[in-house]
Formats: sequence, C-alpha cells, structure tokens
Amino acid sequence: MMTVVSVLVAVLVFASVPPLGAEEVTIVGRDFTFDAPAVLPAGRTAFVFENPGQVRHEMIIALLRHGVTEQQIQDAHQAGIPFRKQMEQFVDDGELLGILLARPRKTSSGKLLVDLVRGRTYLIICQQEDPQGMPRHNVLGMYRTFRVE
Ligand SMILES: [Cu+2]
Repeated sequence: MMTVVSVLVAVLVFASVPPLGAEEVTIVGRDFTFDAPAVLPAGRTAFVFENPGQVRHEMIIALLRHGVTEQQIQDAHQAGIPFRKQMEQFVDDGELLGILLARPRKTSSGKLLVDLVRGRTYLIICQQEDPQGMPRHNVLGMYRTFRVE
C-alpha cells in the first residue's frame, strides 16, 4: 500500500513539472483581438493558445527586427500592407517561429516552445479569414506585440 502511495506521489510530482523547464504562458485569441501580456521574462517558454471565440483562430509568433515597434505594425495594418510584405519589412530573417491553432471554444492541443530573447520584441498575429474572402483576422485587429525583459 505504501508503495502505491509513493508511486502516486511520484507521478503527481512528475506531472506538475513544466515541460523542459519552460514557463507556460496562455495567450487568448478572441473575435478579433488577443489577450496577451505586454512583457514576458526571457527564457524557454511554452505557449498555449486558448480560443473562447465563435470562429477558428491561430497564433503565429514571429521575432521582430531590432527597433520595430507595435506602432509600426499598427501603421502598416492601417495602410493595408499585406502580412507577407510586413514580414519582409518587420520580421527578423522573415521567419515565423511557429503557429498554434484552436477551434472555437477550444484550447490548442499542442504547445509551442520558444526561447524568448531578452531585449527583443515579438509579434503574435492571426491570419485566418472566415468565411473565405472576408478580411483576415489581423486586419480586424488580431495582432499584438510583447517585449521580453
Ligand atoms: Cu483569428
């Protein structure tokens, strides 16, 4: 009996250890905005994406070039510059770090591990269009930046 209890305790302790020593951060994608912290600590971070909305959303994470601000991203959206063009202009190496998807009223089944770099700014954005032919969600306001300190 004692052994069973020990094993159970061991399993519970193991289950509560964050994966790969990563801090877990939940980003919420609503119709059509993101709830996300403005500042996150540097280091390995496991992102989870929650969608309490009525339509499918995604959370793309991209590392912005040095010095790019949320204001520039906002201005580009208001000027109607397509995301592909914005990526060339604003995203470091034009590379996206990853993407999580979540159906309406669901949380992403996967997590996204990112090594957040101190002093950098990251973009989160949703490029879904729903229904097809409608403006993409980022155009409707689904983009945010956060700083890493
Ligand atoms: Cu969306």
